Amino acid sequence: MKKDTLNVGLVGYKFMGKAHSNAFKKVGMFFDPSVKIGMKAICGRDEAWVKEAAEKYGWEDYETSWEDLIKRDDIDIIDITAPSNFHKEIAIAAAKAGKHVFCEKPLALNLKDAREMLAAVKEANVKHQIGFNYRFAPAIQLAKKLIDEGKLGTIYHFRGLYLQDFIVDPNFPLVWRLDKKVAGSGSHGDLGAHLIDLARFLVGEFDEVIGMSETFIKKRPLVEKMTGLSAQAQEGAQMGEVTVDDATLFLTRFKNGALGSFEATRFATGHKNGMSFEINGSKGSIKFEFERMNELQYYSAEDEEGLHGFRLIQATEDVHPYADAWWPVGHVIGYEHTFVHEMYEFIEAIAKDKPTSPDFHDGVKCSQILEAVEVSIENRQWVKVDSL
Ligand code: SOE
Repeated sequence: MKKDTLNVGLVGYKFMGKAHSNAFKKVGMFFDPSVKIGMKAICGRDEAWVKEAAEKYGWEDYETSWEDLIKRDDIDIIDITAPSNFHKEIAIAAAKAGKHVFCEKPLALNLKDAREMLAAVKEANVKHQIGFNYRFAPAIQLAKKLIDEGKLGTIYHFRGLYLQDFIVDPNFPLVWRLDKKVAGSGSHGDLGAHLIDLARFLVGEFDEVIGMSETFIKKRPLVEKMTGLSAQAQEGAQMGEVTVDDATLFLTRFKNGALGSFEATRFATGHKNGMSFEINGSKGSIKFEFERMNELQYYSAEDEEGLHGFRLIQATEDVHPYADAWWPVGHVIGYEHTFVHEMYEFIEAIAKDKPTSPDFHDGVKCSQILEAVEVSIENRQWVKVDSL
């Protein structure tokens, strides 16, 4: 039966929980989805915090157990923004209960779990999407259009960087993102996953990979309190072991013959959220920097002689994907808008029974590449992505 409202249950209320809550609020205000969105309930373990989040972010209700959230028959969609070690159990249970599932990246702690999640959503025949939000920046959509139209010609290179510095201080505590059991991996799965997804989206499938990684600070003080990405440790706190990579670099050969290089690090002092990439083809190049996310640089080798150079396109014109839903041309948008766009697409896919993208299959492909890089690091050799 076609519903006129899709009700959401959100698991997690911190950084991503807030970004997703904001997205559900804004979709109906700036876009015209085919159905209404009901912000039914938000879920978190700490009752005082989740209650406060429910009130502040505009949820009708809250739950302190995700099992109870999933049991509710007034909920159609389960959106998972909890730490990565919870993704698998929640997603599989949600799918079994017939809920559509949205899950933050990386899909799971490892490839095996990611595959189980994909099998569960397929078996239950529910819609599924993964939170590769950067795909939804208008400038990246424009990059995709230029490539699909052949404006770059044959693609030769993808050069991606994801640079952050929030854990450079050795006294920054041992937060969940630095614990392999909770996060799966460090900069690799958290930051590298975004680059991998963008490279697959824009260039194509990976054939083989080889990588290197390092954990520069091996022990850190145990965490006292964490909010978003910031955290504090108490003076003289006990030390614990960092079990993930601080930085992972790798090379790839794409199936279409292009070459790729990737660097994901939390030790790039001075860089806060420096995600950037460049793609070079036989007829042109593009460059993107997230901290200037409204802009795309484009070079065309076919420009008139004497006028060659990178042009700076501001992707805020009505012709640019999603831009017409917001403000007049030149009135730039930001990080949170990428989440609004991804949620709009997810809601429309459910309402109109269309395919979702990126879906759990993309999550599995990304996990396969992440894991192939890890195997290559362990064995110090090239690894075929399809061999895993
Ligand atoms: C933290 O490193 C983080 O918030 C990632 O988890 C996000 O996916 C990325 O978009 C920004 O950095």
